[in-house]
Amino acid sequence: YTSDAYPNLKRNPEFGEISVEDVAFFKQLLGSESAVIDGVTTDATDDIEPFNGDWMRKYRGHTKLVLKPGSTEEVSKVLKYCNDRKLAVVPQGGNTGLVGGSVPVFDEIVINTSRMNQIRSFDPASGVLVADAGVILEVADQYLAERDHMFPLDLGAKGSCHIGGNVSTNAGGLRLLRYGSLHGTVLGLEAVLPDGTIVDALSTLRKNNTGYDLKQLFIGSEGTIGMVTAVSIICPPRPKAVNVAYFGLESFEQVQQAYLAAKGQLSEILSAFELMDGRSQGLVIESTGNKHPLEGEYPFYCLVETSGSNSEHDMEKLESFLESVMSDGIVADGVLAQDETQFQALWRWREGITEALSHLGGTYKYDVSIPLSDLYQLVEDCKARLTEMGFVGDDDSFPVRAVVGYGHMGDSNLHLNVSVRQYNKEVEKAIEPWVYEWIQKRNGSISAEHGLGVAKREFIGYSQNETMVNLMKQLKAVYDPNGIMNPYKYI
Ligand code: FAD
Ligand code: 2HG
Ligand code: ZN
Repeated sequence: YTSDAYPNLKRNPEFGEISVEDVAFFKQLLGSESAVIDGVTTDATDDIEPFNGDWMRKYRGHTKLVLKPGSTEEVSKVLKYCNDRKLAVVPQGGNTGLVGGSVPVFDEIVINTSRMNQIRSFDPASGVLVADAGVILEVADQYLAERDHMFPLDLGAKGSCHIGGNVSTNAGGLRLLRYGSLHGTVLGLEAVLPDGTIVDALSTLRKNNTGYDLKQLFIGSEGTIGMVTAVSIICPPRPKAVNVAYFGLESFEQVQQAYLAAKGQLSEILSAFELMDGRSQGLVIESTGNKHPLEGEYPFYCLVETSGSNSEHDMEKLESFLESVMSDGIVADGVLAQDETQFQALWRWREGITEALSHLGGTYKYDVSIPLSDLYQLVEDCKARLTEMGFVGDDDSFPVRAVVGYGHMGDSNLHLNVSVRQYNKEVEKAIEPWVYEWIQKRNGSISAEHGLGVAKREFIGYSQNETMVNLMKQLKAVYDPNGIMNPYKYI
């Protein structure tokens, strides 16, 4: 953890401090065995640590109390009590967020959704799933697989993240290009406001134009206006055939040409087009020791997935796409997965980058939207800057191990990752706010899909103007007048 992660933050003295009486109330309400992890009346420090620290081991809070309500009614009672006592809270799902939003900054109470993990209903005719916020994404997808459907979102953290956390961050993931954003697929939700009001907007209707679409405000608001307790989401039929190709290219110009060719030739069956630069794949090799699927080394790699109803037909299309881009000199070399094991193995080269990097030290992460033609220039410019400043070199004495770029090419979403041997304030200062200025100049977004959390709390102005930020503050005041919901974060 970076010990000085929050140099400009001070605990808000208007918030109450957790007392022995508060803990007694929560224990009586939720049951002390499974629902409360308490460091106030007992020494529970060991159990509490995983809830205080984030996935990247970068941000660490100091809560003494973790609550695990088991129902919407319990969430309502917990929040009402906290609001009356002005006790600040942090909603937490699988704690896989990458911007430090899911952990406390000081002593905020963690309200974790892991005990709210029931599927409520599924309608095979409409494909609408209704489930508690704490259902793990992979569990929801498995449930749907048994019913020939799939969750319209997939991402590397699927084994731990909760669908409530996904909705609260408006996660994008690996197939947004095909299945769209959660702003479109989430049909309704249930949430609890800080004063305990249960907002029942759990519609299962595809169309509903009756005034403001208030559920949208919860999607991507990162736990700052209320706690999402259930989600209704439209799920597509599971494709009968899924194929994948992985290939190497010599330039970013060619990556763009390959993307255009994929859209043109694979059109309705294209379900993912992902980008990985050579250095990111080198770090995966370094971290996992796995053998790379291609013989030669290339500065860029892409993964293309198709999803359709006829495997032979789709494979034929994918093969002829690969043949055409290779004969046009766009793609240098490529492989197609021949079975499920190879399919999974090829995906690991893309999905596994974040985890592989996490084993090598710290990572500064920039999740940005930039017009496609400029997408990779950010990586080049960042690397040049850090090299000039003396942070990058060819031995272990330099703090930066690598500057890498990868991401969701089909969504113009780049993940610039600066891998460091350990977190280093000097390196951070060399990148920020330079990186945000770079993005602002190109009218990009400083957060494409991970949110702002605490990591980008000071930088919202690079992507939103003053009017928008003021409107957000006014809305926050309506929903959460005491400011107890996830304080010290971006709003
Ligand atoms: P948490 O981390 O627990 O919380 C995230 C935020 O939501 C916090 O601000 C928290 O306060 C709030 N929150 C959580 N639950 C609730 C709730 N019920 N009500 C209100 N607020 C709540 N993101 C992408 O967009 N695309 C990716 O491809 C992607 N890949 C990832 C791969 C890995 C290996 C990892 C570690 C992360 C990845 N992420 C990705 C980040 C992503 O945001 C999370 O994985 C996921 O969406 C967060 O879900 P969670 O349950 O872990 O939420
Ligand atoms: C991904 O696309 C995730 O793999 C994580 O959004 C990106 O770690 C990152 O920067
Ligand atoms: Zn991503």
